Amino acid sequence: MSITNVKTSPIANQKPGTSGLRKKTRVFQEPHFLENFIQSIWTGIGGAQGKTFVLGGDGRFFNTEAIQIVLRMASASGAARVIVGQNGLLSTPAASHLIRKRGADGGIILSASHNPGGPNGDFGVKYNIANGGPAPESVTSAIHAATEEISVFRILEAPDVDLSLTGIAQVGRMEVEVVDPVADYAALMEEIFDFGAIADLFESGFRMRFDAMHAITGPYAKLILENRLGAAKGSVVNATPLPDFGQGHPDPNPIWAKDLVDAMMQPDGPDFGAASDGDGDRNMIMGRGIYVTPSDSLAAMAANATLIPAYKGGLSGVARSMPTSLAVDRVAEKLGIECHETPTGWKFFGNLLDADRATLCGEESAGTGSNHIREKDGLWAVLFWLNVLAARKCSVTELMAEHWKTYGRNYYSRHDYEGIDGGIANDLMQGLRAKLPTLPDSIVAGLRVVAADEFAYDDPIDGSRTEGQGIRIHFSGGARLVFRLSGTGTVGATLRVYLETYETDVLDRDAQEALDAVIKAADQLAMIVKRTGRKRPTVIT
Ligand code: G16
Repeated sequence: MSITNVKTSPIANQKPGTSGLRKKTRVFQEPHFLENFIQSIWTGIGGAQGKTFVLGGDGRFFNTEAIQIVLRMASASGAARVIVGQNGLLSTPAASHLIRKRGADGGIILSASHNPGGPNGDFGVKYNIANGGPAPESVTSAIHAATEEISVFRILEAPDVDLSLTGIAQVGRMEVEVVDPVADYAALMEEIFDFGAIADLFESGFRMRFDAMHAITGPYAKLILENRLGAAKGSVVNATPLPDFGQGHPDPNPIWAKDLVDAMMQPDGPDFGAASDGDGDRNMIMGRGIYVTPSDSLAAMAANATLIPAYKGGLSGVARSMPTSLAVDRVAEKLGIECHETPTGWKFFGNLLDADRATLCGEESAGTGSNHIREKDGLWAVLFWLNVLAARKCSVTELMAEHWKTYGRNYYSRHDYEGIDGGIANDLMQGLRAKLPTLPDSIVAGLRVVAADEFAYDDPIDGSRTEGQGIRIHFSGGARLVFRLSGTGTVGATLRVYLETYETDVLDRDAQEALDAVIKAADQLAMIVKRTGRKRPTVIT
């Protein structure tokens, strides 16, 4: 087996976004595209020599080929060991756990998360650091810089490794350990939650439906929910991971998990419904007749956390991404704990979790997690809710009604305008930026602006500053409007408009109705229809 130094040259647009490098699959399949990026990861982290990495992916199309390429490149650059999930599979949270548990130097996760897969879908590569979390900006910048200077990549000429059996294999001088992707993760969940109480809940006839969306969480959910906890067989649906996710869009929200929503809205629907995404880090929570927004879910979890064995001592603090609603802030205030507001991207929670300044973190984009790993965790969130329901002996509807009665309700929605022209999107954001100084005290769609700025984050742990993280407009009475451009799309630009209003009296309104004035204010301020020609959002969640 010999190592080849392959001459290459920089490929444009290899800048990691909100969560790793995401592109169309066929772009990743172009000559040298994946190889250049992997070699640049080694360069960006100071080399692979002697290091141990965790490697796995969500099983999407091109996963199998990409895993073999990464293994041969890791070996060629001197890595000592790679711990890889059987058949190349690992959910993002399971990978984060493995990195931490095994003291690995880092990990590579092959996934474009909730983006569709397949030859015409998306593919992605994320690098996670030794704490198990996504690489921070300092590391992703170094990787990006390396992509702009690369002239050669190293790869071992070797046959594919058989990843179908657990055990030890060899790629050149590098050891490859093939592990069961589910076992360690399931054991961790058992340490955190009261499995006995959840099993009793199922024993009493409690019915749930978990939609794995033909993605990575199928095997995890089958083992934990059905086999260990005793949920009825068939509670986990779409449980076999498929390379193209059954031609679906593995994003757990009311649009893409419509079948689940329809089942949960039946009068005789299951007591509890949930879904996870392509790589298993996102979650959607529902009760019979009720959808819980990710922002509300985070708030309710924080308010009930001490019912869970792992958090019974209380929370050191909570953190949410800036566009996530302010519902959790009210809980933190009542609990007398810190509440941090970070830019979008799980990587910004890592320092807070490491320093124990936050125990629970969450994002409006369907992500919640805790200090048990350094990624958001879909199935963990589902087990958290099940544990709370088992302890409280109430329904999701009752729990949320009581929550809103105590804290008031932050009606919330996100309107996405996908695939708009990049120039138009930038002009729209620039137009808003220019207006900011004139906005305070003005009235827009009947709402009075109390503050308006562009969000910048000063990390309280390492002092780094991250600017340009979205336009925030606060109105009197607690309403808020946020505009930002997505960092995970692969076609044109996606404008995200985050809408929120706060009410303490009427707690059961339709969210879009409650947000009517904020929606009008958004269009007046950003001139969305005029600038983009779009009469309505592509996706409303
Ligand atoms: C990723 C990040 C999240 C972020 C989300 C949306 O999620 O990990 O932190 O909230 O993207 O980002 P954007 O609004 O820039 O598209 P995932 O599940 O795709 O990895």
